[in-house]
Amino acid sequence: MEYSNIILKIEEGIATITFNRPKALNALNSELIGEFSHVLDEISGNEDIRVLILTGAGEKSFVAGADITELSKFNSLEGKIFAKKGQSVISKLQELTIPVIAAVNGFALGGGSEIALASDFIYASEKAMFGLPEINLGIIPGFGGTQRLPRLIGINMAKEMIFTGKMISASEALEIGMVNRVFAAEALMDETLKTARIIAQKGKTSLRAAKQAINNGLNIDIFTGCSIEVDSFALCMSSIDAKEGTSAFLEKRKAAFKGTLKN
Ligand code: CO8
Repeated sequence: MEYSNIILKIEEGIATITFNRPKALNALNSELIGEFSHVLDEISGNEDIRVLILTGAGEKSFVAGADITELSKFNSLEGKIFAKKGQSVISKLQELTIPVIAAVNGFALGGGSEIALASDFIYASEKAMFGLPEINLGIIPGFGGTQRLPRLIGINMAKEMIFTGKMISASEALEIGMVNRVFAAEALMDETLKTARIIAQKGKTSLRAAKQAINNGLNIDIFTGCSIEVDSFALCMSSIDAKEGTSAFLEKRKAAFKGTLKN
């Protein structure tokens, strides 16, 4: 499908989605959210894709949040439909079984920060700015920010960001553990691709099992979490990846994982 607000590139098993409304700093209008949802379906249906990268078009912004021009005209029913659509696309993103890296190249505000938070981890350019400024608009984060941010950076830090609506720089985001690494702007995509390539060479079954064990274990007690890990471990043992990985070690060669879920 042709997209008007998104660019999809697939190379070497790595898909890159670029949010592409640079005149509005890649703000999320209904059309972009619909396209994002569609492209995520396209990606989850493509067995050959092993890693997804998300980034923004232009030099200034990742995603500057929901489109305020559109938001300002919603009545409460339209607001509900928009929020539901947004939440469902964010859930779709979080539930992707392949690893997702957000390469945040500029403003990641409101819904933009929330997309990054629903990814598996965040790399940022030195120019990146993060914030949940919804409070300044008289609303609150609606795409999961009140839930994911405290889990990532701690309750009090999250409350400070959400109550003040203040932006923080990439280096502050690094300090509080919101982003994994910060790079010079011109190095961000190369560095993100380097990590994506490393991950893309791993076994698809084990990546999927690791992601699911981590995500499913986060909101339950550690004993139940560890039993999820045991089941996931058992599942991996019967996979073609485990056979290849262990044989490669014993034969003193590099494992060549096939990128398939088949046993
Ligand atoms: N929506 C629509 N247009 C935007 C947005 C946005 N979120 N952000 C920037 N733009 C537009 C500007 O209006 C401007 O357009 P124009 O050139 O036509 O005037 C253009 O992008 C460039 O922006 P600025 O001139 O403002 O650029 P600056 O460098 O001066 O400032 C900022 C950049 C700081 C990013 C500033 O644009 C800004 O504060 N933007 C708004 C950020 C924001 O508040 N985002 C949160 C939105 S709310 C949200 O995301 C809620 C998500 C959950 C919704 C739940 C469902 C209801």
